[in-house]
Amino acid sequence: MKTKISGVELRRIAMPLVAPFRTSFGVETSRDVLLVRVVTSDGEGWAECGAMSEPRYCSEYVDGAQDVLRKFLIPALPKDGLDVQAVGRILHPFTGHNMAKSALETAVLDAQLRGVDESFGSYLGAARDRVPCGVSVGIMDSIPELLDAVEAYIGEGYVRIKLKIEPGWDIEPVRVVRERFGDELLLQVDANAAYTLTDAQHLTKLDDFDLLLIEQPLANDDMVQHAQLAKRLRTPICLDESIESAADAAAAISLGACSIINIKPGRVGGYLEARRIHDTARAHGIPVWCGGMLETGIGRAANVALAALPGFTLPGDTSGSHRYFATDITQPFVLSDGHLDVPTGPGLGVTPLPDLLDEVTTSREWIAL
Ligand code: OSB
Ligand code: MG
Repeated sequence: MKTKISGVELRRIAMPLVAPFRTSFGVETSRDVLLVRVVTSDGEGWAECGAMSEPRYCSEYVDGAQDVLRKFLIPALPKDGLDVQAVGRILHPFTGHNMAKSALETAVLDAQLRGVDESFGSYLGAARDRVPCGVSVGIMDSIPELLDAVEAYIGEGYVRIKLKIEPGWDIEPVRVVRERFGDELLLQVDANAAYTLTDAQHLTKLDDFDLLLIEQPLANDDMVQHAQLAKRLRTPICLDESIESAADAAAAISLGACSIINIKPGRVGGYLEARRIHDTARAHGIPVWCGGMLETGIGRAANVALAALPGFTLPGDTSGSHRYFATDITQPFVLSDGHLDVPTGPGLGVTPLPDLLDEVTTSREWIAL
């Protein structure tokens, strides 16, 4: 199937977070989001770029993503039409910039699916109509604040809690959350690469708390070190930052660097590559779950569809809209019994609500093909 693209709008929006989100790499108080809208012969397609304001989580950042889209990625698309399957191949000669590439491919996919009246979930191979939701809890100023936050999320129905950790905020917060909320609570931690292999002894203390996993304890390119750490911990290692492709996933699995994978479509260059990672992991019996980049409803819709694939056997960071924003730009995703429904409408199944979108828009740029 061929979709003819006439042009692409790059739109920036400012989305204040309901509360500051602190990780080992920094504090976020507002999301500066790049939205991509392709205008095609099949109609429009939307997508959200996961890149954050600063290159801390990974090397991409939102101004850079917009620049590479404007200068290289969008101009590389053919004027006479293309199938979404071709986008990855056309963008491949440009190294890196997975989040920018993902946004462009996803917008094309959305347009194409809307044109044939098929949903993301159906196209990707969703095996269920709703997904269980976890929540990622930032580093707090104090233990009482953390306990209040976790209690509130559990009260909202979240079925799994992920605590952000860093040296100085690790064993104690995990201990108190486990003590207060009991052994039944599904609990995991995310270090965002804040440790080194010399911390292995310290990290073994987490083994007492029956965690589902520890996410990305070591640096992004420490694949071998993760394999060594895995031999010393009972807590399963899950990789996030280290996995940028299906090839990375295959390498990590065969090396024993992880036994679980966090799949973020932006980080790996799109939903098609995300599905390939899912397939690879599933063939090896490795559980996967869907991560997040504090997305608006646009990115969230596609993530929830992906999270419905059969190999996504652990709850994802697919939280409800109100965990992030007082007002989302789409109809909000609202938890019901700890789950989010997989959208069933054509494409993403959601679109930005024009008035809400205009209110938060900070810039618009049109790039004709
Ligand atoms: O490491 O998973 C991460 C948010 C921004 C950047 C990196 C990460 C996160 C989260 C929150 O943990 C995920 C979400 O709720 O969207
Ligand atoms: Mg992570």
